[in-house]
Amino acid sequence: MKNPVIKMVFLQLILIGYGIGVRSVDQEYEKILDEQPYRSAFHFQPPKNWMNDPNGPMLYNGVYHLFYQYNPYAAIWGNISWGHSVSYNLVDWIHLEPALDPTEKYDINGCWSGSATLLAGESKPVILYTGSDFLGQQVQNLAMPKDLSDPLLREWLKSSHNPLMLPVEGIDPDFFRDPTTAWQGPDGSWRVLVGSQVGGHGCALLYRSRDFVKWERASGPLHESNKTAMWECPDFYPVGDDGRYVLKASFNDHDYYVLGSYDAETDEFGVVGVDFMDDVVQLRYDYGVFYASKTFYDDARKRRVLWGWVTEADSEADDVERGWSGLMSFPRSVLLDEDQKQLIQWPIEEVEELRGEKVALENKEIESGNVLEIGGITASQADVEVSFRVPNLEAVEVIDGGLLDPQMLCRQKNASVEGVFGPFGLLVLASDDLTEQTAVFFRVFRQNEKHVVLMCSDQSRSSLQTRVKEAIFGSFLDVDLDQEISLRTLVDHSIVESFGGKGKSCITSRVYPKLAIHNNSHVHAFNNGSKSVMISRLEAWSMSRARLVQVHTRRKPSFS
Ligand code: DQQ
Repeated sequence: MKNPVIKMVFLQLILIGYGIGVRSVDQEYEKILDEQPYRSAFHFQPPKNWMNDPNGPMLYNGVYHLFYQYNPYAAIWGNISWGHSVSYNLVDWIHLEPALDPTEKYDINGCWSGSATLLAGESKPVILYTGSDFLGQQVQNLAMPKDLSDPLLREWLKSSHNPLMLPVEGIDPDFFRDPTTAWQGPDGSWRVLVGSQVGGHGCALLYRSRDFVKWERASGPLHESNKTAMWECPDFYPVGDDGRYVLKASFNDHDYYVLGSYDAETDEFGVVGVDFMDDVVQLRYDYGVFYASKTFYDDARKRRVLWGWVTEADSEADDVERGWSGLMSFPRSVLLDEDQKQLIQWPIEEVEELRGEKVALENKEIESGNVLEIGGITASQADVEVSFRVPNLEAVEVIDGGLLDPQMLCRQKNASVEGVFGPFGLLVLASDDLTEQTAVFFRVFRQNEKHVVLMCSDQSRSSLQTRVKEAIFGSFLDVDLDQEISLRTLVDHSIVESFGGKGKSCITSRVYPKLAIHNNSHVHAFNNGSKSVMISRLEAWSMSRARLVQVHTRRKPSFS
């Protein structure tokens, strides 16, 4: 069934067959999108209110589940519950009522982040989450579905054994949270990591259990760093075919990862390459707005899928006025790069189901100072893929030989500062006269006899009126200049999610244009370098809106 409308109708019929009340909120949503130019059309967000971290993503019995930190009552952080939505394709969503609310002594101050694990040969999903308890201490709790025969697993029961893990023996009760998905060692025991800070060092504490109820802390953490404080939302998983593991930790407002080896017998993890904060240039999932992410293994498609929280970049007062805050990155598949030194991320292929009208061009030169409008698509809701060729690099700019911070470099040389090769790239969410624009671009330099490609996202002119928290983001891009420099950008009203070098560097930004909204938005290719560059290929699509259904059983539907 390829057609999304038929799929959604089919799904609604199944739900009705199960006696579950449903209602399509598509038309209401259409109206909301018209009235609210910053709501996303194909990036996940709840119908209203505050959302932060993705929690417990999983695939169970053919249904994808996404839980998330959610305030059911307001557009600011608080009353933290687990929002719950389900999907059959990770694109169209059925919004359910919250799966976990703060109701017990051990979570009365909030049901904070956690993960899902499939037990008993993948047939029994469970959730481990952090409770902020009646004393405000962080403890780890367990929840199970009330009825495994409910296709949507709408109701969850908290274990009578809660809390399972307490902040004892030197653990600070303020720094003990966000359990990972558990995995089973060769001895049959389960292992889980909990984010913490011990002795001032960020770390991932390791716990083991035979029955998932009694957990024992290992003598040392799986990994720690004396260069960071608290690690939030750790994630740990195998990647590639050669026994590599990814360890991700969230701190300093970003999601950093290291690659390493892991011995499942001894639970020893060793970083291969650069450790957390050991270099100016760090491995991050995303060099823009992207935090507290979580992955899950999608067994149906044999891939690892990553979700990240993309927060707002304007003020809390703006959030309150809009009645919502926060959305998710588009789900990305995560692979190990050929050189095994970094990850590659790419929007999951289901995004292509949303592609509509297409425009394409090939072998087009963009001369110095030129912009080229990519007409014929809905520029505020688009998927654009472009590859550039940079001919004859003899005149390339040379930069200082020391270690450079890419974000600083992007700040010094923003989209309007002329270089030699670059800035060239895309101007998205651009107004008619280009006074509003978000530029995602590259610059090529030579440093120490090697070519270096810088990728930047410049939001400094994204709105005539709204100031965004960080105006410029940047990253180095590890690409071979004999090949093309590629950029893919998903544009969705107030989110610009970009993938450079086929997913080697990702930059996500939030922007709030005043003029460049709906049909008044444009997308251009541009070149502000003194030398011409070639677009070897560009393809751009209008994107349809994801389909939404609201299930209402226990509470009133949210669109009321
Ligand atoms: N958000 C949750 C915490 C987590 C933080 C609370 C990360 O569990 O550490 O909403 O954004």
